[in-house]
Amino acid sequence: MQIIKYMFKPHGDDRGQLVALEEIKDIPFTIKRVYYMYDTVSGVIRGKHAHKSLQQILICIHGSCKVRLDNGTESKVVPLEKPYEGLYISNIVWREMYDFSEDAVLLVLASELYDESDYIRDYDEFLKFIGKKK
Ligand code: T46
Repeated sequence: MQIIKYMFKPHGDDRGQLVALEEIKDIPFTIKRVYYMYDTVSGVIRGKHAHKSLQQILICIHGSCKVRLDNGTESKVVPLEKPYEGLYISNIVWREMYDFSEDAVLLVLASELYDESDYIRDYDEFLKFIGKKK
């Protein structure tokens, strides 16, 4: 499974750093939604689902966390530790976010508006969905 990580270019000067992201240019889709999570309770695993269509970029803009990606054949763990790196997650990939540091803020740029019917929240159903797709 190919892991696609974007390294964004910070505009640094003697005042600090600034990262600017533009849809299509820096992000490979039109950004329809932005959300973020923080105050994540120690030991929890978030996610545990796949999306039928949604594409996303995850950026841990403060602190750190890990993301497990699973395409039904292979699973890989990607640490997110820098505010200038973004993990691309395509549709039909099972994702789990865990090992959040106490100060973690995970920002997500999404290609679609929120739609519960796009979620596959059961792992067996996810495997079946892939089977149907093949
Ligand atoms: C994903 C991972 C990386 C909304 O009302 N609107 C939204 O845009 C989102 C994302 C969530 N919600 C509501 C639905 C739930 O009642 O917020 C609550 C928490 O959502 P969820 O349990 O889906 O959160 P995570 O962290 O498990 O998953 C989220 C995204 O939902 C998902 O698309 O890929 O982050």
